[in-house]
Amino acid sequence: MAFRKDFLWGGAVAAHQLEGAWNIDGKGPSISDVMTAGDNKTHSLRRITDGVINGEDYPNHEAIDFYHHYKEDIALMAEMGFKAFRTSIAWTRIYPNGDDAEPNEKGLQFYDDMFDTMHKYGIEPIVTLAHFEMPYHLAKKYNGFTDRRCIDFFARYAETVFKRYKGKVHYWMTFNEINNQAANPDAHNLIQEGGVLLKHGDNAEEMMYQSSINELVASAKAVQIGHKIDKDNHIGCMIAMVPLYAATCNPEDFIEMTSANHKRYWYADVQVKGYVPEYMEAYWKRMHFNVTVSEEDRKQLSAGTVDYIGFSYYMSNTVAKGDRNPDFNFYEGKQTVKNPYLKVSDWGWPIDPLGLRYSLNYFYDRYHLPMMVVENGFGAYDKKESDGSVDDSYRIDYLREHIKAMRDAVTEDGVDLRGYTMWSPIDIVSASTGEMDKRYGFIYVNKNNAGEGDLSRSKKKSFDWYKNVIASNGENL
Ligand code: P53
Repeated sequence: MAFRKDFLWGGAVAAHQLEGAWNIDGKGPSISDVMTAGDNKTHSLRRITDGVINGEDYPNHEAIDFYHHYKEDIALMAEMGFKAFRTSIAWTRIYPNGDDAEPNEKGLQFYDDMFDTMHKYGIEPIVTLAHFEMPYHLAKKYNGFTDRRCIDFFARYAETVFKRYKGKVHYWMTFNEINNQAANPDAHNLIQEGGVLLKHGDNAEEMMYQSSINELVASAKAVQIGHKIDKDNHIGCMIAMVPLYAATCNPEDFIEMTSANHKRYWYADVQVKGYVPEYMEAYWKRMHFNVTVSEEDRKQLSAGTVDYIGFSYYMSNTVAKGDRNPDFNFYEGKQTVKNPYLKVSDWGWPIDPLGLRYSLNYFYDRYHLPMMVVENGFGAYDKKESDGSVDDSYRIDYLREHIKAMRDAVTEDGVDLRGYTMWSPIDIVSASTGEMDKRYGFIYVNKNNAGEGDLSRSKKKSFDWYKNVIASNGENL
């Protein structure tokens, strides 16, 4: 058998994308609560509003109301045979403002009940502490992680939940896709990752590096706290893995590729090896970026290294030597080129199953740690037929090819892979566009971009397919 007997098959979501109930039972507004809906078809992007404004469309406010449906939804996941379910804790359910003196008991109770429901079915929770869910108050008052005080707010939040869910949760990740911001340090990525609100004239890239360092220190502190509270806690990093290929065998493209990968993956080097890599210090110096990393910070980083690599994988990208940055200051948002060997999704995301095998090798060669693929999936426009069925064969094809690539990485390359939680078992709000119509689920949710629909759940064709994959431990694809 290719996959381990105890392989963690399942699915992944994030609180803000499905829970809804944005202001219920004491929850405070998070950064995702001030983000409007975008639309792929009209190329309209999500906007960040100055607080919650009447009349604006905020898709995360209701999302799919998992807050009131989690029992039936988890029962459906159990029906597929899930061994694991990855979700996040909404920081603002626990500390509504982020800097509150006391946690919100109703928020803590909600996750107690949710984790109990999972355990009832033998489903292992895998929990992200921060998945684009920083308290909006911390963004407004402190400008998020540009301010060091947020390190301790995060550490205190982490301590509260590590203590509360001791024995119920054994797998954790600190910051979701902590490196996504480096691909494109724009307003959207800066607020999502670190609660940073850009003002006119700000040097976005320099601010991103400072807030990233503070997030990395916060992550390292949380790792230490989590290990102290329960030595059985497995705490991982969570990296957005988008392998960057060289467009040609021109050595200049290879240097560009190296520079591009440094920029995107230095976070993993810090979280696994415990220090800021030399290439990053050299880059900051060359760019005259003022990034403060104190001696105490460096001690924290080296004491708080992670136990496993969690990563998302959707696509690869391809880079070519550009003329914008003569000193190899690669800028991913502008310098990626089309890969002629790959097709793309309706959202322009290149489809590249072999890139997953490549990624597993990249991480294992570099770090030699256990790994989990904690996100992988296919966002598509699904069509619901009049009899209620959804034929999402394209989704099955996507997942099948990626699971095959994982299998080859295990059997032919010998990587240590512990689990696979596909994104997302049930349709939810898209993080990048705020759409409901960018669907990933095995379970269809009756709600569209306009917010119409009764939120009822139904099974797509892929539901039974995945059930069979799990039952056969990845043999029947
Ligand atoms: P959506 C960019 C590139 C790769 C993964 O994305 C990304 C992003 C940022 O959106 O995000 C992850 O919903 C993220 C999830 C997100 C999922 O990928 O934009 O961890 O929150 O929903 C899919 O299609």
